[in-house]
Amino acid sequence: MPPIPVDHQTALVSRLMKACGGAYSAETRRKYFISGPQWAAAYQGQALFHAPTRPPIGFEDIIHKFAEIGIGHWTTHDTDVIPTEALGTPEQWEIVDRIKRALNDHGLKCSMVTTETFFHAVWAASPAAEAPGVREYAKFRVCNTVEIGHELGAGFTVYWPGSLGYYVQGAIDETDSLRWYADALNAACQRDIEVAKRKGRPALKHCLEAKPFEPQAEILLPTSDAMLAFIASGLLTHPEMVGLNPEYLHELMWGAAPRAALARALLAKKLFHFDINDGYRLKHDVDIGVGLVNPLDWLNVLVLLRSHHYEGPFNLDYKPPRTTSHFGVFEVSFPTSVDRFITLWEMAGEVSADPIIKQATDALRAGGPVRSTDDAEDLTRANRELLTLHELIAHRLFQILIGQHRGRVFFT
Ligand code: 3MF
Ligand code: MG
Ligand code: MG
Repeated sequence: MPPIPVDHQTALVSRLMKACGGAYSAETRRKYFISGPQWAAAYQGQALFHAPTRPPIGFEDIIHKFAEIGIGHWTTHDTDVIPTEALGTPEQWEIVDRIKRALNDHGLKCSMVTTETFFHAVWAASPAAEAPGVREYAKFRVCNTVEIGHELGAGFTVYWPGSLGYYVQGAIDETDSLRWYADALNAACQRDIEVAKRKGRPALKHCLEAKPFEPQAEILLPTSDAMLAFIASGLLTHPEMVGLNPEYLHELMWGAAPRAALARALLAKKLFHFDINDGYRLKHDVDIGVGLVNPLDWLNVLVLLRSHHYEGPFNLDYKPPRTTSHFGVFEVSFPTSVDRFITLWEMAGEVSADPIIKQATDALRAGGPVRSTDDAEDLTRANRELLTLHELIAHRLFQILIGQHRGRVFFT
Protein backbone atom coordinates (compact mmCIF):
# COMPACT_ATOMS: atom_id res chain seq x y z
CA MET A 1 0.00 0.00 0.00
CA PRO A 2 1.40 3.47 -0.80
CA PRO A 3 1.62 6.01 2.06
CA ILE A 4 -1.80 7.35 3.05
CA PRO A 5 -1.95 11.14 2.56
CA VAL A 6 -2.58 12.91 5.85
CA ASP A 7 -5.77 14.52 4.56
CA HIS A 8 -7.19 11.09 3.64
CA GLN A 9 -6.60 9.48 7.02
CA THR A 10 -9.75 10.50 8.93
CA ALA A 11 -11.88 9.34 5.98
CA LEU A 12 -10.08 5.97 6.09
CA VAL A 13 -10.75 5.64 9.83
CA SER A 14 -14.43 6.52 9.31
CA ARG A 15 -14.77 4.09 6.38
CA LEU A 16 -13.26 1.21 8.38
CA MET A 17 -15.43 2.09 11.39
CA LYS A 18 -18.49 1.77 9.14
CA ALA A 19 -17.16 -1.46 7.69
CA CYS A 20 -16.89 -2.89 11.22
CA GLY A 21 -20.67 -2.64 11.46
CA GLY A 22 -22.54 -3.52 14.62
CA ALA A 23 -22.75 0.05 15.89
CA TYR A 24 -25.84 0.95 17.91
CA SER A 25 -27.84 4.09 17.24
CA ALA A 26 -27.48 7.05 19.58
CA GLU A 27 -31.07 6.41 20.64
CA THR A 28 -30.29 2.82 21.65
CA ARG A 29 -27.13 3.87 23.47
CA ARG A 30 -29.08 6.41 25.51
CA LYS A 31 -31.28 3.64 26.98
CA TYR A 32 -28.39 2.40 29.14
CA PHE A 33 -27.25 4.24 32.25
CA ILE A 34 -23.81 4.95 30.82
CA SER A 35 -21.90 8.08 31.78
CA GLY A 36 -18.99 9.75 30.05
CA PRO A 37 -16.42 11.49 32.25
CA GLN A 38 -15.19 14.96 31.30
CA TRP A 39 -11.66 13.85 32.24
CA ALA A 40 -11.70 10.77 30.00
CA ALA A 41 -12.64 12.74 26.90
CA ALA A 42 -10.28 15.59 27.78
CA TYR A 43 -7.32 13.30 28.55
CA GLN A 44 -4.46 14.47 26.37
CA GLY A 45 -2.31 11.35 26.62
CA GLN A 46 0.16 12.81 29.10
CA ALA A 47 1.89 10.84 31.87
CA LEU A 48 5.16 10.81 33.77
CA PHE A 49 7.09 9.70 30.70
CA HIS A 50 4.60 10.89 28.07
CA ALA A 51 4.01 14.25 26.47
CA PRO A 52 0.41 14.94 25.45
CA THR A 53 -0.61 13.69 22.02
CA ARG A 54 -3.95 15.49 21.80
CA PRO A 55 -5.01 19.15 22.12
CA PRO A 56 -7.10 20.42 25.05
CA ILE A 57 -10.90 20.30 24.74
CA GLY A 58 -13.53 21.97 26.91
CA PHE A 59 -16.80 20.73 28.40
CA GLU A 60 -19.02 22.39 25.80
CA ASP A 61 -17.44 20.39 22.96
CA ILE A 62 -17.36 17.19 24.99
CA ILE A 63 -21.02 17.43 25.97
CA HIS A 64 -21.90 18.10 22.34
CA LYS A 65 -19.89 15.06 21.17
CA PHE A 66 -21.35 12.80 23.89
CA ALA A 67 -24.84 13.83 22.75
CA GLU A 68 -24.06 12.91 19.15
CA ILE A 69 -22.70 9.52 20.20
CA GLY A 70 -25.65 8.83 22.51
CA ILE A 71 -23.89 8.98 25.89
CA GLY A 72 -26.74 10.29 28.02
CA HIS A 73 -24.84 11.22 31.19
CA TRP A 74 -21.82 13.34 31.95
CA THR A 75 -19.55 13.24 35.02
CA THR A 76 -16.80 15.56 36.18
CA HIS A 77 -14.25 16.46 38.83
CA ASP A 78 -14.61 19.97 40.27
CA THR A 79 -11.28 21.05 38.77
CA ASP A 80 -11.87 19.41 35.38
CA VAL A 81 -14.13 22.38 34.68
CA ILE A 82 -13.43 25.02 37.35
CA PRO A 83 -9.92 26.40 37.92
CA THR A 84 -8.75 25.66 41.48
CA GLU A 85 -8.57 29.36 42.33
CA ALA A 86 -12.17 29.93 41.20
CA LEU A 87 -13.68 27.21 43.41
CA GLY A 88 -16.39 28.61 45.66
CA THR A 89 -16.33 32.05 43.97
CA PRO A 90 -18.95 33.70 41.73
CA GLU A 91 -16.84 32.58 38.74
CA GLN A 92 -17.57 28.96 39.73
CA TRP A 93 -21.30 29.59 39.54
CA GLU A 94 -20.95 31.27 36.14
CA ILE A 95 -19.18 28.13 34.88
CA VAL A 96 -21.84 25.92 36.47
CA ASP A 97 -24.49 27.95 34.61
CA ARG A 98 -22.62 27.41 31.34
CA ILE A 99 -22.48 23.66 32.07
CA LYS A 100 -26.23 23.60 32.78
CA ARG A 101 -26.88 25.34 29.48
CA ALA A 102 -24.66 22.92 27.54
CA LEU A 103 -26.32 19.91 29.18
CA ASN A 104 -29.80 21.29 28.48
CA ASP A 105 -28.99 22.21 24.90
CA HIS A 106 -27.83 18.67 24.19
CA GLY A 107 -30.26 16.69 26.33
CA LEU A 108 -27.61 15.28 28.68
CA LYS A 109 -27.81 14.87 32.44
CA CYS A 110 -25.02 15.26 34.96
CA SER A 111 -25.13 12.04 36.97
CA MET A 112 -22.04 12.39 39.15
CA VAL A 113 -19.61 14.97 40.48
CA THR A 114 -16.34 14.21 42.20
CA THR A 115 -13.67 16.15 44.06
CA GLU A 116 -10.11 16.16 42.81
CA THR A 117 -8.04 15.41 45.92
CA PHE A 118 -4.91 14.10 44.22
CA PHE A 119 -3.54 16.43 41.51
CA HIS A 120 -2.87 19.82 43.09
CA ALA A 121 0.28 20.31 45.19
CA VAL A 122 -1.91 21.10 48.20
CA TRP A 123 -2.66 17.34 48.40
CA ALA A 124 1.02 16.33 48.57
CA ALA A 125 0.48 14.98 52.10
CA SER A 126 -3.06 13.81 51.19
CA PRO A 127 -6.47 15.35 51.86
CA ALA A 128 -6.06 14.09 55.44
CA ALA A 129 -2.70 15.76 56.08
CA GLU A 130 -1.40 16.57 59.56
CA ALA A 131 -1.86 20.31 58.96
CA PRO A 132 -5.38 21.27 60.14
CA GLY A 133 -5.63 23.94 57.46
CA VAL A 134 -5.27 21.39 54.66
CA ARG A 135 -7.98 19.28 56.27
CA GLU A 136 -10.30 22.28 56.52
CA TYR A 137 -9.61 22.95 52.86
CA ALA A 138 -10.46 19.32 52.02
CA LYS A 139 -13.81 19.78 53.80
CA PHE A 140 -14.45 22.95 51.85
CA ARG A 141 -13.69 21.11 48.60
CA VAL A 142 -15.96 18.11 49.20
CA CYS A 143 -18.80 20.32 50.52
CA ASN A 144 -18.43 22.62 47.53
CA THR A 145 -18.68 19.59 45.23
CA VAL A 146 -21.90 18.56 46.98
CA GLU A 147 -23.31 22.05 46.27
CA ILE A 148 -22.27 21.83 42.62
CA GLY A 149 -23.73 18.33 42.35
CA HIS A 150 -27.14 19.46 43.58
CA GLU A 151 -27.07 22.47 41.29
CA LEU A 152 -26.33 20.24 38.28
CA GLY A 153 -28.96 17.68 39.25
CA ALA A 154 -26.49 14.86 40.03
CA GLY A 155 -27.45 11.80 42.07
CA PHE A 156 -23.96 10.61 42.97
CA THR A 157 -20.69 11.95 44.27
CA VAL A 158 -17.50 9.91 44.15
CA TYR A 159 -14.35 10.05 46.27
CA TRP A 160 -11.12 8.62 45.01
CA PRO A 161 -8.78 9.64 47.86
CA GLY A 162 -5.74 9.47 45.55
CA SER A 163 -2.87 10.61 47.72
CA LEU A 164 -4.25 9.18 51.00
CA GLY A 165 -1.10 7.17 51.65
CA TYR A 166 2.62 7.70 51.80
CA TYR A 167 5.97 7.18 50.14
CA VAL A 168 8.13 6.68 53.22
CA GLN A 169 7.26 4.57 56.22
CA GLY A 170 6.65 5.74 59.74
CA ALA A 171 6.15 9.46 59.10
CA ILE A 172 2.38 9.39 59.56
CA ASP A 173 0.03 7.60 61.92
CA GLU A 174 -2.39 5.72 59.68
CA THR A 175 -5.16 5.71 62.28
CA ASP A 176 -5.06 9.51 62.54
CA SER A 177 -5.13 9.88 58.77
CA LEU A 178 -8.16 7.62 58.47
CA ARG A 179 -10.03 9.51 61.20
CA TRP A 180 -9.24 12.78 59.50
CA TYR A 181 -10.35 11.45 56.14
CA ALA A 182 -13.64 10.37 57.74
CA ASP A 183 -14.05 13.93 59.08
CA ALA A 184 -14.09 15.26 55.51
CA LEU A 185 -16.66 12.67 54.39
CA ASN A 186 -18.79 13.45 57.44
CA ALA A 187 -18.71 17.14 56.55
CA ALA A 188 -19.81 16.31 52.97
CA CYS A 189 -22.71 14.12 54.15
CA GLN A 190 -23.82 16.78 56.63
CA ARG A 191 -23.73 19.45 53.93
CA ASP A 192 -25.60 17.13 51.58
CA ILE A 193 -28.40 16.66 54.11
CA GLU A 194 -28.74 20.45 54.44
CA VAL A 195 -28.62 21.22 50.72
CA ALA A 196 -30.98 18.37 49.82
CA LYS A 197 -33.48 19.69 52.37
CA ARG A 198 -33.13 23.25 51.15
CA LYS A 199 -33.59 22.25 47.52
CA GLY A 200 -36.21 19.55 48.11
CA ARG A 201 -33.99 16.99 46.40
CA PRO A 202 -32.95 13.51 47.49
CA ALA A 203 -29.53 13.33 49.13
CA LEU A 204 -26.61 12.24 46.95
CA LYS A 205 -25.15 8.77 47.06
CA HIS A 206 -21.58 9.09 48.35
CA CYS A 207 -19.34 6.51 46.70
CA LEU A 208 -15.80 5.56 47.76
CA GLU A 209 -13.37 4.41 45.09
CA ALA A 210 -10.28 2.42 46.01
CA LYS A 211 -7.08 1.93 44.05
CA PRO A 212 -4.32 -0.31 45.45
CA PHE A 213 -1.29 1.75 44.42
CA GLU A 214 -0.61 4.95 42.53
CA PRO A 215 -0.04 7.81 43.04
CA GLN A 216 1.46 7.04 46.49
CA ALA A 217 3.61 4.01 47.23
CA GLU A 218 1.33 2.85 50.02
CA ILE A 219 -2.38 3.55 50.06
CA LEU A 220 -4.43 3.51 53.26
CA LEU A 221 -7.67 2.30 51.64
CA PRO A 222 -6.35 0.16 48.79
CA THR A 223 -9.30 -2.08 47.91
CA SER A 224 -13.09 -2.03 47.80
CA ASP A 225 -13.01 -4.40 50.77
CA ALA A 226 -10.92 -1.93 52.75
CA MET A 227 -13.50 0.72 51.86
CA LEU A 228 -16.32 -1.53 53.12
CA ALA A 229 -14.48 -1.99 56.41
CA PHE A 230 -13.93 1.79 56.60
CA ILE A 231 -17.66 2.44 56.06
CA ALA A 232 -18.45 0.00 58.86
CA SER A 233 -15.66 1.22 61.16
CA GLY A 234 -17.78 3.59 63.22
CA LEU A 235 -15.85 6.64 61.98
CA LEU A 236 -18.64 7.79 59.65
CA THR A 237 -21.60 9.68 61.06
CA HIS A 238 -23.81 8.62 58.13
CA PRO A 239 -22.60 5.20 56.94
CA GLU A 240 -25.99 4.64 55.29
CA MET A 241 -25.24 7.47 52.82
CA VAL A 242 -21.87 6.00 51.84
CA GLY A 243 -21.21 3.11 49.48
CA LEU A 244 -18.77 2.10 46.78
CA ASN A 245 -17.69 3.09 43.32
CA PRO A 246 -15.52 0.08 42.48
CA GLU A 247 -13.40 0.37 39.35
CA TYR A 248 -12.92 -2.81 37.35
CA LEU A 249 -9.21 -2.29 36.71
CA HIS A 250 -8.44 -1.09 40.24
CA GLU A 251 -9.49 -4.49 41.54
CA LEU A 252 -7.46 -6.33 38.89
CA MET A 253 -4.45 -4.19 39.79
CA TRP A 254 -4.09 -5.91 43.17
CA GLY A 255 -4.72 -9.32 41.66
CA ALA A 256 -8.36 -9.64 42.67
CA ALA A 257 -11.20 -11.19 40.74
CA PRO A 258 -13.28 -8.05 40.03
CA ARG A 259 -16.44 -10.13 39.92
CA ALA A 260 -15.79 -11.44 43.42
CA ALA A 261 -15.09 -7.91 44.68
CA LEU A 262 -18.39 -6.77 43.17
CA ALA A 263 -20.17 -9.72 44.77
CA ARG A 264 -18.90 -8.63 48.19
CA ALA A 265 -20.14 -5.09 47.54
CA LEU A 266 -23.53 -6.44 46.43
CA LEU A 267 -23.87 -8.52 49.59
CA ALA A 268 -23.14 -5.44 51.68
CA LYS A 269 -25.72 -3.48 49.60
CA LYS A 270 -23.00 -0.97 48.83
CA LEU A 271 -22.63 -1.24 45.07
CA PHE A 272 -23.73 2.32 44.24
CA HIS A 273 -21.72 3.21 41.13
CA PHE A 274 -19.23 1.38 38.87
CA ASP A 275 -16.23 2.61 36.86
CA ILE A 276 -15.89 0.46 33.76
CA ASN A 277 -12.66 -0.12 31.86
CA ASP A 278 -10.11 -2.86 31.31
CA GLY A 279 -6.42 -3.64 31.75
CA TYR A 280 -3.93 -6.14 33.10
CA ARG A 281 -3.41 -7.82 36.46
CA LEU A 282 -0.73 -6.47 38.82
CA LYS A 283 0.22 -3.66 36.46
CA HIS A 284 -0.16 0.07 36.05
CA ASP A 285 -3.57 1.79 35.89
CA VAL A 286 -3.70 1.76 32.09
CA ASP A 287 -7.47 2.39 31.89
CA ILE A 288 -8.08 0.61 28.58
CA GLY A 289 -11.57 0.65 27.05
CA VAL A 290 -14.01 -1.90 28.46
CA GLY A 291 -13.76 -5.42 27.03
CA LEU A 292 -10.53 -4.99 25.04
CA VAL A 293 -8.44 -7.14 27.37
CA ASN A 294 -10.74 -9.39 29.36
CA PRO A 295 -14.00 -9.79 27.41
CA LEU A 296 -14.87 -13.16 28.95
CA ASP A 297 -14.36 -11.86 32.46
CA TRP A 298 -16.41 -8.79 31.58
CA LEU A 299 -19.23 -10.98 30.32
CA ASN A 300 -19.20 -12.80 33.64
CA VAL A 301 -19.14 -9.55 35.60
CA LEU A 302 -22.22 -8.35 33.76
CA VAL A 303 -24.01 -11.67 34.27
CA LEU A 304 -23.52 -11.20 38.02
CA LEU A 305 -24.69 -7.58 37.94
CA ARG A 306 -27.73 -8.37 35.80
CA SER A 307 -28.75 -11.23 38.03
CA HIS A 308 -28.55 -8.92 41.07
CA HIS A 309 -30.44 -6.10 39.32
CA TYR A 310 -27.60 -3.57 39.21
CA GLU A 311 -28.38 -1.46 36.16
CA GLY A 312 -25.95 1.42 36.43
CA PRO A 313 -24.45 3.92 36.50
CA PHE A 314 -21.69 2.52 34.33
CA ASN A 315 -19.05 5.23 34.21
CA LEU A 316 -16.63 5.01 31.27
CA ASP A 317 -13.53 5.72 33.38
CA TYR A 318 -10.97 4.78 30.77
CA LYS A 319 -8.34 6.69 28.84
CA PRO A 320 -8.36 6.77 25.08
CA PRO A 321 -4.87 5.50 24.16
CA ARG A 322 -2.17 7.97 23.17
CA THR A 323 -2.22 6.46 19.70
CA THR A 324 -5.80 7.62 19.19
CA SER A 325 -6.13 11.11 17.71
CA HIS A 326 -8.42 13.90 18.83
CA PHE A 327 -10.72 12.95 15.93
CA GLY A 328 -10.44 9.28 16.87
CA VAL A 329 -11.52 9.89 20.49
CA PHE A 330 -15.07 10.64 19.34
CA GLU A 331 -15.11 8.70 16.05
CA VAL A 332 -13.76 5.42 17.44
CA SER A 333 -12.84 5.41 21.12
CA PHE A 334 -16.08 6.48 22.85
CA PRO A 335 -18.61 4.90 20.47
CA THR A 336 -16.81 1.56 20.43
CA SER A 337 -16.44 1.51 24.24
CA VAL A 338 -20.16 2.14 24.61
CA ASP A 339 -21.00 -0.48 21.99
CA ARG A 340 -18.79 -3.16 23.51
CA PHE A 341 -20.45 -2.51 26.85
CA ILE A 342 -23.94 -2.78 25.36
CA THR A 343 -23.02 -5.95 23.47
CA LEU A 344 -21.59 -7.57 26.59
CA TRP A 345 -24.62 -6.48 28.62
CA GLU A 346 -27.00 -8.03 26.09
CA MET A 347 -24.86 -11.17 25.90
CA ALA A 348 -25.08 -11.38 29.69
CA GLY A 349 -28.84 -11.53 29.21
CA GLU A 350 -28.34 -14.42 26.78
CA VAL A 351 -26.20 -16.22 29.35
CA SER A 352 -28.96 -15.95 31.95
CA ALA A 353 -31.51 -17.30 29.46
CA ASP A 354 -29.31 -20.04 28.00
CA PRO A 355 -31.01 -23.44 28.49
CA ILE A 356 -27.73 -25.35 28.69
CA ILE A 357 -26.31 -23.11 31.40
CA LYS A 358 -29.63 -23.17 33.20
CA GLN A 359 -29.87 -26.97 33.18
CA ALA A 360 -26.26 -27.33 34.26
CA THR A 361 -26.68 -24.81 37.08
CA ASP A 362 -29.95 -26.38 38.25
CA ALA A 363 -28.33 -29.81 38.24
CA LEU A 364 -25.38 -28.56 40.29
CA ARG A 365 -27.77 -27.00 42.78
CA ALA A 366 -29.83 -30.19 43.00
CA GLY A 367 -26.69 -32.24 43.66
CA GLY A 368 -26.56 -36.06 43.57
CA PRO A 369 -28.54 -38.37 45.87
CA VAL A 370 -26.83 -38.78 49.24
CA ARG A 371 -27.40 -41.33 51.93
CA SER A 372 -25.88 -39.32 54.76
CA THR A 373 -24.47 -35.79 54.95
CA ASP A 374 -21.98 -37.09 57.52
CA ASP A 375 -20.27 -39.32 54.99
CA ALA A 376 -17.57 -37.55 52.97
CA GLU A 377 -16.97 -40.53 50.66
CA ASP A 378 -20.67 -40.85 49.86
CA LEU A 379 -20.99 -37.07 49.20
CA THR A 380 -17.97 -37.14 46.92
CA ARG A 381 -19.36 -40.07 44.90
CA ALA A 382 -22.82 -38.47 44.70
CA ASN A 383 -21.49 -35.31 42.99
CA ARG A 384 -18.47 -36.68 41.15
CA GLU A 385 -19.90 -36.59 37.61
CA LEU A 386 -21.98 -33.46 38.13
CA LEU A 387 -18.95 -31.32 38.91
CA THR A 388 -17.70 -31.69 35.33
CA LEU A 389 -20.49 -29.22 34.57
CA HIS A 390 -18.33 -26.37 35.93
CA GLU A 391 -16.01 -26.74 32.96
CA LEU A 392 -18.92 -27.31 30.60
CA ILE A 393 -20.47 -24.01 31.76
CA ALA A 394 -17.17 -22.20 31.17
CA HIS A 395 -17.04 -23.65 27.63
CA ARG A 396 -20.62 -22.56 27.01
CA LEU A 397 -19.76 -19.02 28.15
CA PHE A 398 -16.91 -18.99 25.64
CA GLN A 399 -19.32 -20.15 22.93
CA ILE A 400 -21.75 -17.39 23.81
CA LEU A 401 -18.92 -14.86 23.76
CA ILE A 402 -17.92 -15.78 20.23
CA GLY A 403 -21.41 -16.49 18.90
CA GLN A 404 -21.18 -20.29 18.51
CA HIS A 405 -24.43 -20.71 20.44
CA ARG A 406 -26.07 -18.96 17.50
CA GLY A 407 -24.50 -21.25 14.95
CA ARG A 408 -21.27 -19.42 14.13
CA VAL A 409 -18.98 -22.10 12.67
CA PHE A 410 -15.39 -22.18 11.47
CA PHE A 411 -15.28 -25.50 9.61
CA THR A 412 -18.22 -27.23 7.97
C1 3MF B 1 -8.04 7.19 39.16
C2 3MF B 1 -9.48 7.16 38.91
C3 3MF B 1 -10.18 8.47 39.05
C4 3MF B 1 -11.50 8.36 39.76
C5 3MF B 1 -12.15 9.70 39.92
C6 3MF B 1 -13.35 9.60 40.80
C7 3MF B 1 -9.48 9.98 37.38
O1 3MF B 1 -7.45 5.99 38.89
O2 3MF B 1 -10.05 6.14 38.59
O3 3MF B 1 -10.35 9.01 37.76
O4 3MF B 1 -12.36 7.48 39.10
O5 3MF B 1 -11.29 10.58 40.54
O6 3MF B 1 -14.46 9.83 40.17
MG1 MG C 1 -8.19 3.50 36.66
MG1 MG D 1 -12.04 5.47 38.48
